[in-house]
Amino acid sequence: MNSTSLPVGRVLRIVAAIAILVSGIVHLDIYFNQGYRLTGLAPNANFGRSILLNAIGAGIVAIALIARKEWFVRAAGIGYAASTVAIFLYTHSGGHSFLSFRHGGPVFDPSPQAQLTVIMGIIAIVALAATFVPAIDAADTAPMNLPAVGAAFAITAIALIGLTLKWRPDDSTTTPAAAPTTTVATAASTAGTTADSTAGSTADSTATSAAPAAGGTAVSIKNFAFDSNDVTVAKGTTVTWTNNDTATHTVVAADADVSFVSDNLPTGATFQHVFDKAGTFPYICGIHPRMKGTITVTG
Ligand SMILES: [Cu+2]
Repeated sequence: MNSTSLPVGRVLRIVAAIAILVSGIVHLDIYFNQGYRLTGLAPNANFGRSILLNAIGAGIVAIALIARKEWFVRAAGIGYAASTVAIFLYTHSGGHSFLSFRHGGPVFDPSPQAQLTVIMGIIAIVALAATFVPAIDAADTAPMNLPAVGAAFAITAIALIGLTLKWRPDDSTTTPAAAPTTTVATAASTAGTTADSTAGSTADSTATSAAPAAGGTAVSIKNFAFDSNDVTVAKGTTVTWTNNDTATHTVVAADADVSFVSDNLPTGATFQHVFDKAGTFPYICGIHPRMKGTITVTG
């Protein structure tokens, strides 16, 4: 095998390495840009860390795959990709939880991150599985090309560090929308809370009491927050969440038996739940678990 033609096995390993690296970069993006970084978010802090660890692991596995052809390196690549795909499929199928995280939505809607990660994972699995074909495996005998490995390592490191800096923590990035007036006034009962739509603060608890309980209570989702995040209602009240944000959100009960779960709520969508039992019902956004709220139902 001369140095001008790459063995098929090596090409497959490089393809798998790139796919795994893309998956890792997606995880970095999720960690920094989708709200999973914040650690004050028990019980979801470990979930955020697992995403960061996944990104770091992706870089290590990708480099190993380019540099080495041992069976256990390729097996590790398959293991990484398979576990990543499995976790995505699991957390995106409603009702399942992983490290107390629950997505609650369909697999591919509306998360391009999930879609890209699953596709890249499958590419990596197929490519690495093919390297175990005996003929391909036997032909992959070219000696390790140190400059190439060094270049791959440098490019990977620069990409990961650069993207980390680009996506460095910036919790104030939810710039108030210039004209957040796409409010879907579903009923007169929302009039009390929509009046505060120009307020940048999310801690406007007075808006809650201003809302007349004419058959229901409204919670607006805006700027990656539930604007009335602690609401007290009487038993039998219907609470209506309206997504007035540019991003898609969900409403997922954080109690043990997940007493209510919305579908993905794109801009303008609403979700309703009737609270017919007294108690305290914490909930989160399943996509951005740092978004929290509580409904307290009085007897
Ligand atoms: Cu959200």
